[in-house]
Amino acid sequence: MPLDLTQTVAPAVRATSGRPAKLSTPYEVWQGLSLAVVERVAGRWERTQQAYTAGRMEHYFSAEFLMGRALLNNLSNLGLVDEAKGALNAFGQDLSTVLEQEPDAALGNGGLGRLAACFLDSCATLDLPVAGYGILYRYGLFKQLFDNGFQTEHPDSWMEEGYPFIIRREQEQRRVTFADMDVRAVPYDMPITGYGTQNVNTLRLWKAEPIEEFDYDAFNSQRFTDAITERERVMDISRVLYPNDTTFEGKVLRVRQQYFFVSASLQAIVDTYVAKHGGDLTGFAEFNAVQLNDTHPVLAIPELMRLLMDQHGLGWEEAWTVVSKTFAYTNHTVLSEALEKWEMTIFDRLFPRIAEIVREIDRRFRLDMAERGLDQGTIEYMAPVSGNTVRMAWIACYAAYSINGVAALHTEIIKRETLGEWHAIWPEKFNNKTNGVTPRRWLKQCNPRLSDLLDEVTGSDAWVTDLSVLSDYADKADDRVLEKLAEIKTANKQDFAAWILEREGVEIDPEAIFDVQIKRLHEYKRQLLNALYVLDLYFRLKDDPALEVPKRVFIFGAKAAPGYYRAKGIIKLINTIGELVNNDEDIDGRIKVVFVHNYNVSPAEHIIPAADVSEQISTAGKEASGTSNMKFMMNGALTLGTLDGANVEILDSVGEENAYIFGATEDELPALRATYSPVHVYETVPGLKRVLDALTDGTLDDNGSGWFHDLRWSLLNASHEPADVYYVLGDFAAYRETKDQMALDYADQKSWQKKAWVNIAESGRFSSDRTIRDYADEVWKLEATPISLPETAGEKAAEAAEAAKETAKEAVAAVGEAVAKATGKRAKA
Ligand code: 26Q
Repeated sequence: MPLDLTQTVAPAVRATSGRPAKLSTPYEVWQGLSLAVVERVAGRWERTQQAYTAGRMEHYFSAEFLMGRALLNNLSNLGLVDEAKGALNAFGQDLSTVLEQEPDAALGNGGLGRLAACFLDSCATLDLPVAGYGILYRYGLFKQLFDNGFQTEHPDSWMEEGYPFIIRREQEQRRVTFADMDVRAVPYDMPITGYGTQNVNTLRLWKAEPIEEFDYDAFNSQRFTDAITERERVMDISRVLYPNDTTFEGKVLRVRQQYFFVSASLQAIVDTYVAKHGGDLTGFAEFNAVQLNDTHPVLAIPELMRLLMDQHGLGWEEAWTVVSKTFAYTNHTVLSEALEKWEMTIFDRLFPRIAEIVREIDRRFRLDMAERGLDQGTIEYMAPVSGNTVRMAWIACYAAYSINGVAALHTEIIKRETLGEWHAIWPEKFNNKTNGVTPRRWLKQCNPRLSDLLDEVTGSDAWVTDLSVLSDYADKADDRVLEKLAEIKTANKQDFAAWILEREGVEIDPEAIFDVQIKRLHEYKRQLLNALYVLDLYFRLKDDPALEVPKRVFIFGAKAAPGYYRAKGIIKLINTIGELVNNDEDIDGRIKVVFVHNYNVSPAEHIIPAADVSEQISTAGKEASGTSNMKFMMNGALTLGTLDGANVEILDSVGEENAYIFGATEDELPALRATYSPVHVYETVPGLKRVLDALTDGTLDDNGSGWFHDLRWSLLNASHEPADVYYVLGDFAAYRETKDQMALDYADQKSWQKKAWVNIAESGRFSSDRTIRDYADEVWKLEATPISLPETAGEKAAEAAEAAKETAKEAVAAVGEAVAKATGKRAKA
């Protein structure tokens, strides 16, 4: 039997801090408690991995995993929250203080990386034999600070002081070969617990290290600095996460990262296959499948060809047969500037054998297409290689047995446009898998008050693993429940107001409407539209101080890619509007603007439960899915959105009367654009001229950066591109009208809470459990593999006897020793 946390935590804390637990810092307690949690799952983790390798497995390849914090997630999944509280209280420490010590593991940019993290949670909860593979970035997504309202970027050295949730697996290392260097790939494994299950899955993150501990020859000669430089060059590979999430940049280091992690992962997977099934690899795809999270891991396709042919003796045809049954590809974007295209010369220089295989894939593709009777123009357009350019999405579409989009509308768009040529040839490969989010982190853990209400209303906590049960209660909320719901939201808003005051130094009124837009900063997401609305509302209030408007707080959270100047200009604009509005005595706190700096997973956990309004206002057709829209819905915020991404399906679930939808639709936009004149809109739509002129007439100060001028120009006059490509001005009137109405509707709290309740109750479709079940059934063909428990009385007795052999004292000493060893080992890593 695993030991109780009350026995294991104190020694683990002491081993971490070298002091009695009650004198240890909250950070040291976080480390100790985390180690004790890992100790607690060690046995079942091992058993789970044994069970999985015996059967068919899915491998989820992703350059990003935006995991956030791990401790509360694990405690909650394992049902240990109260036990941990008690254990800490025994030596005078407080669990919530300790939880706030944990750094976010921000090994991702945004939606795609967070989706991967939600998927891991669902796979473990559903007992599915799935492992994640990625990169152990030493620096996660940059830390964002504001300097005079401008974004500045700072390194995020998230594991410099040790991170208890990853275990270095020295003996599992692999060698990755580049033309100019050999690299040691060392896996660091993270246990992924599920909710209420024994299974513990694995996220394997690879770190790049020099092959030799040190080149002593070089060290002892004048080449000392060369030796150091060479080591650093190797370690560069896993040093930093690239912070751009929408524009592709052909940086050599980025493609090195990609090859590094897919090569190491595939080698490990192939070795496991050989160990279990022998050296004939023709059956590989019966036991293994790989999901490619966008094109970032697409080099896995030629790499598996290489391993099968060069190391395991398969011919091209045999290898291709295996490969084309192994890979499935998920597309996350329709933005052409985001599609990965690499120079063939880079491939030649880094990995000539892979380059050769890619050329052969291209040659055979062209023959194959010609045989199918495609014209030369289409073949040239679709070919994996064109001139010096390799197109990763095209390789994926050719090799993969499944191609999916991430929301119904998005899938239709990729079938029709982005990947239309492939759909014409292989319609059967295409399928939709609407994204989802885990209700464990995004409801149970972040909103305990609402969780308790759901337990009470439904009579159990079954909703935690089957969110669809909530829909039975959609029309069953009586006045008492609706009042309770309002109280919960108010309490959450009070907590949030305190958090904001402490974090941003801004005072906000919990009675106000909390209107939230949190996501990466991009023009297509139209934070600018929101900002223009706030500025217009400000002017309306200045014009008519008696204007009756409900109190509002506009909350933003967003990072801009460091080189994306226009996005940075929008951040500066929002901060400048905040300065103006928050400090104007005429406004007197009736509207406030708060920009939450360094938006990340854990800030989201504070923000979302307190939100009334969920801003999902992208230009129709541009946001593949969106996932914060789902988190907000689960927490009872109402969507203010366009018919884009998963908003379409949210609307379908809750009904028109329970969402606020506005703006041009994806199918209307082409015709609208044909005659669109932003200048005409600027001159005729009420309020627009005033706000746009305020950008440049001295009302708002961009400190001489010229960025506000550029923003206005991008909307009205841009000439090298169509002005206002994202239709900000075109949708302004509709947005203003809908948002005004929404604020008025808020006054009728009963009706508002009813809408909020329907949103919560109908959110089951957006649980990542549903998404993962669909992947498992339709794409992965994967069976749940729950690990067996010691169930019979005899087995239980044997285990109890085993445990009883050790006295509590001995057991505690053993744990302390193990923990001390582990701490030492990690410190070295
Ligand atoms: C590519 C090449 C070089 C450097 C960086 C990149 C890169 C990195 C990250 C390109 C794209 C991303 C991330 C994209 C992303 O997060 N897309 C979002 O995926 C979500 C999950 O499916 C969707 O909900 C969002 O709509 C989509 O924007």
